[in-house]
Amino acid sequence: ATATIGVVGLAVMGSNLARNLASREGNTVAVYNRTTAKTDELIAEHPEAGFVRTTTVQELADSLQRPRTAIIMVKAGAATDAVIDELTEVFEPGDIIVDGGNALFTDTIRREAAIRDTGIHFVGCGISGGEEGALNGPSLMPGGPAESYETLGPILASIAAVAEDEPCVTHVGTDGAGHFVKMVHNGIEYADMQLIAEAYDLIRRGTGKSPAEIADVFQEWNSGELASYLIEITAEVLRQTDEATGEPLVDVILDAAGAKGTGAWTVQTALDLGVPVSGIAEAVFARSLSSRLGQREAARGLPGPSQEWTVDDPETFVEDVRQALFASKIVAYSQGFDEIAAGAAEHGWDIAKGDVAKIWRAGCIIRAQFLGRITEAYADDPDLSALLLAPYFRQALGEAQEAWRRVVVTAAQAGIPAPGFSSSLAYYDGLRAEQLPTALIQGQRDFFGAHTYRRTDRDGVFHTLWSGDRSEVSAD
Ligand code: 2AM
Repeated sequence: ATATIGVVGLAVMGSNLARNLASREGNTVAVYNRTTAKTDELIAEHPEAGFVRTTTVQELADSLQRPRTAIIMVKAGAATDAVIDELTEVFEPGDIIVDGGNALFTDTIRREAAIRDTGIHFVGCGISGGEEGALNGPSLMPGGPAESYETLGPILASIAAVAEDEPCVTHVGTDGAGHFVKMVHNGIEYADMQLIAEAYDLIRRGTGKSPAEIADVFQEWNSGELASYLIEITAEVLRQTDEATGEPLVDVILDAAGAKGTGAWTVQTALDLGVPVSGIAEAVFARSLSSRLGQREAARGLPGPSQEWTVDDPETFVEDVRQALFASKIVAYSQGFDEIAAGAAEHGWDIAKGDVAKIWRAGCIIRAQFLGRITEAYADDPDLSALLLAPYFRQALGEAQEAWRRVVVTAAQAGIPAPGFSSSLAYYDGLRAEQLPTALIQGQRDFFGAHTYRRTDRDGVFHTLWSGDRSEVSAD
């Protein structure tokens, strides 16, 4: 046995991760793929990696030093289950099976429970950063048993992205915690992208700037508090010209956004947990709306505002949009971290939220300067009731809120959809409200369903005899 780690599944992500592992001091990587031709292709293309070629899971197991560690990089779902079953047959107690695919966290919880009795450790590991990250340094979110991290931690640290000299990996929590956090990461990514798209749309339609000119705006924003990978690539996308037509590429790309489902998982899970991730939900729905091309075509004749929209001072407007974007982004992250806290409480995970923000600082799609502020916020107060209440974010929201309101008003009057900006503002105002109209909803619920209500001035549970003399009775 010569290999220190195995990789199963050699499509692009698996191949890149295997090459990344092989490039690090101390690792010898065994590779296995169901179709051996792909294994041979990878080995032929990358002789420098010194891969150990294996053609069966038995050969893979025989090639690995104990405790054996193998990372599965196959399609999520049935393929992952099939590979886990095969590995479980040939691995021994103390060995570690890592699922680096995009598994739904509930599948990870189920899989971990199913093989726990064999003594083999199962670790669901979220991997972010796409193909490039897998090759050069991803952000890694492993769950699974804490003991497994003693063996796995150093290996993962060797390939992870590095932020301020620290590898972007931490043991997130047990069983499905890693995949849960990866899921929320993707939900936040949806929100971030939607907010950036709204900012672009408002600036373009409000000021008449060209995509290339707006690229300059984003490039400038990228040197401030919004500095992030997504802002950076937005500038590059906007600057791209279509070779065939000479038009800005963004103008010839069909405006129907795709989705692979992790944003929807984030929202579905949040609904189950009762956590209002409204900014993330709007981002997922905005993509759904964009893809309903037939319905959009049919609706094109619906009336819009009767008045032309003009922006008096483009510079002020662009700055307002920047502030609205920053404030809405704070809301999206705050909601995402609320979901992490709720998931941790529900599933018994001890998740250090500051560490999660830390490992998102590099390697992943939502990497941003901003994440350092989140780590600081949780370091100052681990029991922070909401991220946006931390002093830095509270102040940022305070400074941005007037501009944020102007942008939402303007968008509504101009007939430009800004679901991310406006729902985030509604969330902000809802959260800070002294009194919400939900008292009325409680009254309605009690009227038609005798669902009872609590009072502001007395303990206990009450019901009004709506169909009787309308007197109040104690429902205890
Ligand atoms: P393949 O090359 O033999 O198709 C992405 O699809 C990766 O998942 C590929 O490496 C693919 O192997 C692998 N894969 C898909 N289904 C699989 C299964 N049921 N068992 C093993 N590997 C599978």
